[in-house]
Amino acid sequence: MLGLVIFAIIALIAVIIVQLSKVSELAASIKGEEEARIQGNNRTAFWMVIFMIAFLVFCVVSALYYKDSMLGYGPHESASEHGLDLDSLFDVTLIFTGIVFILTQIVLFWFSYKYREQKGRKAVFFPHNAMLEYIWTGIPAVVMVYLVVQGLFVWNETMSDVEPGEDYIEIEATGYQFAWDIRYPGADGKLGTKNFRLINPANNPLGQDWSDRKNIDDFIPAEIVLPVNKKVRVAINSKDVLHNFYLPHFRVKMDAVPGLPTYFIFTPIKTTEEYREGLKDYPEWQLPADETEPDGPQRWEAFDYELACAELCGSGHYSMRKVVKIVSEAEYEEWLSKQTSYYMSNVRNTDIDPFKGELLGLEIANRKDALVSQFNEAMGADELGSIINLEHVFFDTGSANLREISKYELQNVADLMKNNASVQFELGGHTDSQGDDSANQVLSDNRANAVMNYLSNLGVSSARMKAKGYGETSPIESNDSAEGRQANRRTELKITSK
Ligand SMILES: [Cu+2]
Repeated sequence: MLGLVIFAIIALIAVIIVQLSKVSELAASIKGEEEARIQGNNRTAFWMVIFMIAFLVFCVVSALYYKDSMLGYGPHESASEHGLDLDSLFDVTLIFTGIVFILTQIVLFWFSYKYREQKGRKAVFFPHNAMLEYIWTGIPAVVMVYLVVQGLFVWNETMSDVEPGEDYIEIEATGYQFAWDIRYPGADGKLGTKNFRLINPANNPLGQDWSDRKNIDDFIPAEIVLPVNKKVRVAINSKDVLHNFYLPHFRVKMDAVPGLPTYFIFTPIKTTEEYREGLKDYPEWQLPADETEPDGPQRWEAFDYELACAELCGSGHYSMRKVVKIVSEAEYEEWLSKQTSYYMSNVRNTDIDPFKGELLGLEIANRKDALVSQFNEAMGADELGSIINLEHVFFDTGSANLREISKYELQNVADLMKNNASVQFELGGHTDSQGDDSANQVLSDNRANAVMNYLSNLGVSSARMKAKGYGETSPIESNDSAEGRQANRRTELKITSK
């Protein structure tokens, strides 16, 4: 029954369509078929011209309206050196294609108006016009050659690598689902080597080879900080899928390809602060950054450069944002001095540390600075008796044999004493509470004497020094834990006369 009703409805609709077409046929034959067609053509031609005008006005007005939101215009002038060249290349291309676009639209619509069907007019056919062909082949050829040559110049400039001996900062960006890890080379200015087989999310996210000393000072900060007017080379990697290292404000964009390192070189020319100042004058940037806080900072004040991923690399793609800060040279140096290397905070003296038990150059220098400042403090104190714990003096277990590693600390002590020839001091030996009391007393005596002899061999007069064993009598920590006992086994330096 339902099927029958549907069939009837379809049949009825078909009948209606046929009847309607008959009506318009009838109307045409009443008016005269030709007359009706020409009237229709006139109407269409007229509205096409109106459409053309409205369309071109819309194009120009919307371009002007959104100009300041587009990269390259208004406040968004490039913040990098090569970006200015790229932007002007885009401008030149836009001018040429813009002219062609507007002219062809005008000609297209104007011709459809001018050459619409009219009574008594016949079409002219011509098979060939050499002049026309010269024009429409020649002009595009010249323009294309100009654009391509100009483009090649800018491309070669933008993609050129650093020259040997050039001054630049090298950093490394590694993309993964879904973040970027940025690695800085640290004080030595060199990134350590990596091997993907060493990657371990727990203690080696980038697969750094810890036996390469260049890795020791490499650090992985949460944000990118760079000094203004200094060339930066970014080595770009990916750990899993394709990502894209995109710094829109600097016109930097490069694929991050697993297994195929890429790079990009750019020179920031505007600090974050300068870019904000540029935004300040535009009304759309003078709104509150957070709508729920109308009195909070305005949009221009809250602006930050950003690193994004410009590859649709997965569902968390949007979260690959990282803040980029461009600062003055002095601010950059200050920021650098606050960074701690990944190795020092996560690997140093753990089981995977190839330099476990060995003092690194950096540590030797740091320890020397610390010792000198402790010594100066003790010398500056009103009363005598300040104690300096010689933290890097070690003995073989249960013996008074100085370990090799102690030489740095003792050399520092000897240097200090030679520079302060009037100072007299006591070397105190201390043990933990393990084992026999009197044996500990003997051990601490022997250890204090061993240190004194070592210093004497380095040229410090024995007359200035006294060695004293304290055994286990003055612990500085509880002897119940291994760490506490380790702290209690120590050698102390006490200034007894300035
Ligand atoms: Cu990505």
